[in-house]
Amino acid sequence: MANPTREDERFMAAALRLARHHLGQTSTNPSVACLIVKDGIVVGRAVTASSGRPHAEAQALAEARERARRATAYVTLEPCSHHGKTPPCADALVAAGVARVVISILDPDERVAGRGVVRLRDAGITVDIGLLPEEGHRALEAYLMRQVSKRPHVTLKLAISADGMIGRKGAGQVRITGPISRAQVQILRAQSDAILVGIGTATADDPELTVRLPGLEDRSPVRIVLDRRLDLSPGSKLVRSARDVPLIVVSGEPSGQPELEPAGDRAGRRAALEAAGVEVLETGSVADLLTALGSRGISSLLVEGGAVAARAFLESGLVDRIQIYTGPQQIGENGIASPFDRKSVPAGFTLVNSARYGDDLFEEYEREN
Ligand code: AOF
Ligand code: ZN
Repeated sequence: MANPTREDERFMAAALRLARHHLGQTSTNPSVACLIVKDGIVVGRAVTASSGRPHAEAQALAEARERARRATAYVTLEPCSHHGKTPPCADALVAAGVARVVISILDPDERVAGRGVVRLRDAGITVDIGLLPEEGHRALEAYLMRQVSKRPHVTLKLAISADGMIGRKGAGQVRITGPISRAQVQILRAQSDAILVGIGTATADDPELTVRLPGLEDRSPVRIVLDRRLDLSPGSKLVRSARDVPLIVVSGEPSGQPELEPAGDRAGRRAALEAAGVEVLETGSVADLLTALGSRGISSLLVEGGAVAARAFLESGLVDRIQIYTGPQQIGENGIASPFDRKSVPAGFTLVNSARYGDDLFEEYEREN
């Protein structure tokens, strides 16, 4: 957008902040925010409702009522033009008599894809497109990834000790990072549609992989375990909580090589998991798994470990973001080595963010291109 005013930038930045706050809470819809501004004053402000509807614009207009006439609407995503479960937001903006709509990002949803803009312009509304596009893209990155690439956006998170370890053999869960980092990871979980670990981590740590932040307990993402041979114990916390928070076990095709299959009856293990409410998904590669998740409306996936799962995702070339939390202590003997640490981040990733969380160092990398 050419020559935006300071006021335009300020209101769009506020809308983007609001949209980011609700990431993970509007699935499968994107978290979109809308500010209605009249004579420099915000008269309506809303974000996509939990579980996706009503959309942001409809709620912001309801708040603004007649003050929306001749106002400017700032929206982080192009207003929709399709008749879905709710009427089109573009029509609502026209009916309310807004004079101008400022959009950060166009909507690639094939039902919209520019038609929202055409609808507004046909009604004589001034439409400015592309304000704060990088921030807009970041706030919508998971949604855009699923719309455009038909797969979730993938974040790989690693908590690494000062000597490059992610745990200690046979020790179960080992504290590597401090309370601030752990709270950050809880927020990251709440913002993700799904969270994945490998069977090694699921067995060693017996994690629950739920969100335990006050007020966000019901924001737990779908939990996924990579478990080619269906080794996950029916007594694990993951399986025991499968009726409350969905659990998918990804088993891959049976290898066909008896020596690689553990003793016992695979069909029986599968039946036991399914009887506990677990979904068993047979899929081959990481790419196939991501396509399957995308088609279920999962837009963001957090890969939390361990080393085997992290390597499988890195090798697939489908990791979009890496977050490294480096703690101060040494694990030493019997350490489980991380696939890489902050000094050896794989090529093709750029540092975009870093912070100190207590004694920990946080670094975030984004895939280039
Ligand atoms: C908006 N404002 O706040 C959001 C939008 O299933 P439906 O009918 O709710 O439509 C989902 C689509 O609506 C989604 O793919 C995206 O194109 C758009 N999301 N649009 O005008 C909003 N969340
Ligand atoms: Zn809409």
